[in-house]
Amino acid sequence: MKKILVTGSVGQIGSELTMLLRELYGNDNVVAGGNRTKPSGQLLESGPFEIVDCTDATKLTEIVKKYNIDTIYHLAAILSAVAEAKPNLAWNVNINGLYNVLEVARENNCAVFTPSSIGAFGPSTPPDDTPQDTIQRPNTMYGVTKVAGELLCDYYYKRFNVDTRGVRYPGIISNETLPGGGTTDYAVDIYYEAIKKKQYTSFLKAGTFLDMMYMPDALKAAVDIMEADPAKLIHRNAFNISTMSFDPEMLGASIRKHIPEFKLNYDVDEMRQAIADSWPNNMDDSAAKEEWGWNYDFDLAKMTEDMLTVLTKKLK
Ligand code: VAH
Repeated sequence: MKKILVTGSVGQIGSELTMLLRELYGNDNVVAGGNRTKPSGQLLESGPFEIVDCTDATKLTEIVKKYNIDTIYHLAAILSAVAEAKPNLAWNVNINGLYNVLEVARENNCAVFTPSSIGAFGPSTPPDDTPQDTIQRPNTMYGVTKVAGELLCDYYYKRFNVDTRGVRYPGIISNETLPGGGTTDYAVDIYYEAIKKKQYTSFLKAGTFLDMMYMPDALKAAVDIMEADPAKLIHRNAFNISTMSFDPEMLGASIRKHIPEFKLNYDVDEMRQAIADSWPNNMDDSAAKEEWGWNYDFDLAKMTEDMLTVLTKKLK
């Protein structure tokens, strides 16, 4: 049975991924690693938790050896908007943290899942049906760390035979943990505000199309790629995966099917608008489909129905 460490386990993806991995592989086989904040509730009670700061290689090694870890899901990262405000912190966490994880994996024969992002592309990348192999010249610190991370993970596979795999996530939307510091987070906040105030003021302007994905599909991708037959993988770091592309207007219209009086306003945040404008509209994910059978369940309508159902109960 796998012995898994999840770094960033208190974050938006990590918190739900940890619970799914425990369901699949057994609670005691999945160690939740968080850099500072101790989780509450089921994340803490359902299995082992350790304070893990990925920039501390000694501590990381200690945890991997203590639990005899053979697979690391490395989710700890600084997201795009915070990375732009604090580039040095982003470099340290996103690159030095990843380097430590890869070194520990090399020394202890661990497989490593590291997510990349649509943020790994830039203004010169073809924006529509963005190819798996294309120009990657992002102009954000987040994007620089994501491209460097992809190259570093591929290097560790080719040079040291570390089993590294990853996906380029779109903006992730979830109804559990609020995201922190992302450019796509408007697509999460809008549901909460729609229920509470029947209106939302978007920091991205109408017509800003971005690849987006509902959390259940994001989690499925993280599990499926690590279970895939390595002999069939031509690519590794990292696969384009896509489910839907929308702009604030499309999202608002989807919400209005359930809350007819919902009103969408705009107050554009120049920094996050510039970040979003540098990212593609949608990715071509044929390589993921061909090499490890990627598929998804949620389109915009199905996601909106589920988000509003779950959050209406939660916010009561
Ligand atoms: C962010 N949600 O906005 C993250 C993600 C594709 C975007 O990486 O930074």
